[in-house]
Amino acid sequence: MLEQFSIDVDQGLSSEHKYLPSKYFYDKVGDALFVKIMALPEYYLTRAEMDIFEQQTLSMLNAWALDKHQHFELIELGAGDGSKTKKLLTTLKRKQYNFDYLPIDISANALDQLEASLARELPDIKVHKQQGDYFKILASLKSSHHPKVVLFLGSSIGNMSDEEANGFLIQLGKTLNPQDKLLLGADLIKPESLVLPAYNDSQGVTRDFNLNLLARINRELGGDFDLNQFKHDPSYTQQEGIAKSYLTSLADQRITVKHTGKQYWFKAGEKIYTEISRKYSDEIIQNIIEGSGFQMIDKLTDQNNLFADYIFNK
Ligand code: AVI
Repeated sequence: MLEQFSIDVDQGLSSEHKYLPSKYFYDKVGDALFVKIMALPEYYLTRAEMDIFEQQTLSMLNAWALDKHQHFELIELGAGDGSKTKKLLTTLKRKQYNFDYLPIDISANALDQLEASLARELPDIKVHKQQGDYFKILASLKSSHHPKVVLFLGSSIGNMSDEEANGFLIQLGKTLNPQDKLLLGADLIKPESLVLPAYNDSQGVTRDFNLNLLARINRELGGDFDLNQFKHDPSYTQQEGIAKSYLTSLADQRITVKHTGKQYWFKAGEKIYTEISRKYSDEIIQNIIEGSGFQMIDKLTDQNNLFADYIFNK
């Protein structure tokens, strides 16, 4: 784990256009900052998708057209705290559907907390948490005869380039059987005046989240980044529909990372690319599902048309 982190950091900081993979945001500090981000006034994504789960779980059930008597598996990739999914679980229980809930996450800690909160709030639901790599777990579930509904919420797909998202959906498609369903949360393209503040909030939480990447390199790999010498620097244009986060060096400086055994030079103004947050249109969604075998069957949007949950049939 530490080895891979070290290899990825070295590769990113040695590259002509420096970058760091955004998956390394999520250590304990980063997880806690992301929870704060989701509650920020500027970060509309979580509230918008919650609105869909508060208002439209019956439409989801309609689109899935599940047989009430047939047992199915509700699988969630990257379940987090499950706050939106709990709305769906409540509706499924009220309508007397027959299902198990399988949250998959790389964080054992997040899964333990989710399991405990479900045991308190929805004790009748059968929960089988699965810790590890999404595709390994999905592959191990493929032989089950039960129909599956997979949730991938929060526009997490947007943290991949379109090419990576397409590869992800093709791989996901391979682990599912015909008639299985996918619900994919996607933030929609909208003006800069709404998107940019979501990635540059007035309290500086997103800044701290971004800078935590450097703090993490300091903590885990013996780096000597001075966080005051880097600036959180997000960008977005509606035309491209992609928010990008950077850390910009405020000075000419040399950074040493003990674990990689190397030094990295920065010029004043030089950027490290840390995150892509893709925003979507129906057309871009059609592009990224190409070759995956998924057919779009429905699209649910929140009341303000900020966010969509796309529903697909395999
Ligand atoms: C998890 N992901 C969808 C978030 C996003 O909006 O791209 C991560 C995030 N980065 C900065 N703020 C939130």
